[in-house]
Amino acid sequence: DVYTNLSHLGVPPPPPRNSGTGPPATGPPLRDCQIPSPLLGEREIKQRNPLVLPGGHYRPPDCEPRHHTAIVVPYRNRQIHLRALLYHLHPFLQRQQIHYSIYIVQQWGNSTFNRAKLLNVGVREALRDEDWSCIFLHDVDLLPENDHNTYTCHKQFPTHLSVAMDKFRYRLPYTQYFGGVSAVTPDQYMKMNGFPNQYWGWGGEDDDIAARVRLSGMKIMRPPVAIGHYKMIKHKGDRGNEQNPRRFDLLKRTRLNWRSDGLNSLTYELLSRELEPLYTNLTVDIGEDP
Ligand code: UD2
Ligand code: MN
Repeated sequence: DVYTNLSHLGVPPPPPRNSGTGPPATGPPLRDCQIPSPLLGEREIKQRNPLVLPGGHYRPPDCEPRHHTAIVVPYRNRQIHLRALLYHLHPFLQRQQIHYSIYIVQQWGNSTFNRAKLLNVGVREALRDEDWSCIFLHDVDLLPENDHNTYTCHKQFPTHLSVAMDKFRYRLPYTQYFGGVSAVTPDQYMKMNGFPNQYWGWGGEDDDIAARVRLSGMKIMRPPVAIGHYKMIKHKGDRGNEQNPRRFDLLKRTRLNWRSDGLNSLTYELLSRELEPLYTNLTVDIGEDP
């Protein structure tokens, strides 16, 4: 404790904590705030969102929702980011009067991370629960900054939402960029045969997904730059998600592979499905890089 009593050395006691601005101190002094703050836990986020049901499910209580959106998050070992996402996304989606659920698709084990395959698993499992009209594919570390960035789908084409991120100085890094946050309807997802299963490690899978959109005769829709604002929580690369050195070779073959690798070739073992207070947790064995 910094404020040890040093009066025997002639050091005056510290001023009361709430001196300075604000009303004068009354009553006994406040105790120190706890470290880490107990207000940052998932229980507290639940208390702030009393209408969220187990599994991270919500339906507006006073009107018939027009949108039914599943949020799918590929995930492993990013607890701080997950908490920030839940803290942010639940009230955000409720302000938009959306009927939604949040799915955290957790890769089991230590094999190399595979974001796109986890997304395939998430889409398939989410559609077992409900007839979602829209599925969001959402990095765990991205926080939407504009309430008018609605988490709904375009009728015809897949949408890329995270068009302006702080990490790219709020500009699209390149035209075909599809990383971060995107959205598809089940029909659009089926049409592009889902996402590739063969990208192990960091990179390339987002460009493959963008190529599938084009190859299956669709195009990418985007919100205006002023709307598609996101903050990415700063982080380093994760162990187990090193840059994929094969990504350039794989990308050359998307045109040949997209019909045979994807939703129709997906295999995995679902190890558990838990209805947590703020999300549905899917733990999945997706195998490893052959
Ligand atoms: C970029 C893209 C991302 C993806 C990736 C390449 C942005 C904002 N995002 O992210 O969509 O295309 O490049 O693969 O440009 N994850 C875990 N645990 C891990 C590793 C990854 O949960 O150990 C998840 C998590 O949801 C994370 C996502 O995978 O947000 C992407 O990984 P990243 O954040 O490390 O990669 P980043 O920021 O370069
Ligand atoms: Mn990231």
